[in-house]
Amino acid sequence: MSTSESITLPYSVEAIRADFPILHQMHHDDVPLIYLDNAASSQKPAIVIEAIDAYYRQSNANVHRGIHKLSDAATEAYEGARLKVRKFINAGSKREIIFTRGTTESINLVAQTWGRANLEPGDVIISTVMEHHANIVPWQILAAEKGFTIRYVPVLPDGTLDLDVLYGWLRTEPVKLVTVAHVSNVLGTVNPVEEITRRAHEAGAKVLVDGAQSVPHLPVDVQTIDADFFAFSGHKMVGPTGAGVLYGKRDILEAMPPWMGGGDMIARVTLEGSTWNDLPYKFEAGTPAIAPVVGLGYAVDYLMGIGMDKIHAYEQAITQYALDRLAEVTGLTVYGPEASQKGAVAAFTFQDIHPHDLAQVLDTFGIAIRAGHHCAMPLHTHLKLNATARASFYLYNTFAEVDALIDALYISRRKLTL
Ligand code: C6P
Repeated sequence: MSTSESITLPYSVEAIRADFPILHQMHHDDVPLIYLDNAASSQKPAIVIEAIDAYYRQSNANVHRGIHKLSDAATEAYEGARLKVRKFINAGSKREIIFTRGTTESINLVAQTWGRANLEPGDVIISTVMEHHANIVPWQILAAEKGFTIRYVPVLPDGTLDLDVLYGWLRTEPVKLVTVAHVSNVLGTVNPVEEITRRAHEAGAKVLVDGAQSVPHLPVDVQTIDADFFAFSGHKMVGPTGAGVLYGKRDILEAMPPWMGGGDMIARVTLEGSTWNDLPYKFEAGTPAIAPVVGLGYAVDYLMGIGMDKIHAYEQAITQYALDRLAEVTGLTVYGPEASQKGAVAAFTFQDIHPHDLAQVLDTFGIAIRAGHHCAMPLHTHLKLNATARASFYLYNTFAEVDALIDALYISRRKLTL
């Protein structure tokens, strides 16, 4: 079996690891941490941790409000992050970058504003069986109220979407919206969102892409993809929790009513009614998550400093290696497409060992994975499974950590099947 020594890697992973303080601690008293739960949340480099610390020590104040030096500094840091995010995903304007708490809030915002204003009985929206609950439940809540229909694109045995069904519905149904994950958080499937968007637009439908599992891992250019909305979370891309992004095309955002009302999102308030602030502030009611957004800006700096193309190439190499090694383990089944079509995720079952038991035993070896339905219950129902174990990789994981996972799987089997 090949190891990292026989593969040319795009960067020195040891240099990357040096940037992440948490990776150098012992997980239990005597075993080092092997963090393979990156699809749930990523670790943070010192530059992000220190930026948040420095913000609170030197610049903390409310944004867009005070006429004093500290408020100016806080506003500059907050708006600076917006410029960085704009560049990172190549949005046309900083006005198209709305800060939210994360992907979940971004999708709910679209449902509650664009969806509430545009979806009626008789309309159809298309989601998929592989979606995270964040891209199913907000639409179900709205559909119960507004009476439109949700259709779910099935998943084929190879873990890809049945695109013929999707494109068929676009031809035959009154589809107003296609809302789809860029990368599945369980199967790792990379969906062809550019092609899906082109076809949806030809049919007159809008497109929302859930980029929670793509933006942290691959170069994303929202203008090339051309989706109308694109949602992602900072905490999965080496940024802090509490800050995420909704990208939306400017003309669509302009036409949308606000969602939450309060400070900063208004132009003028009278007792009779109110008018709205310009984009993006119309959608950022109340004091935002200033420090997390500042941290997100530094996370973007960090990822761009390495290069998303290099991160993607590294992850493809480690995912291929992990899939090859997992394939050696008898009784283990990995779900989803092959590595070339897959994000850095391996969800699997191992004989009839319960994934929770497996995750608990792996934890004693310092290995953190996730077990359960990963907030994708309909997908697990489709797979006829209650749960899977999931190892997910990021820019700092090593090939030796994959080897340690494989060794620990063999030992776990001995412990759990006695
Ligand atoms: N998936 C996982 O372990 P939030 O929680 O808002 O940051 O992200 C929600 C979300 C939306 N879409 C996809 C594809 C996701 O993977 C996630 C988060 C984590 O798989 C936590 S459940």
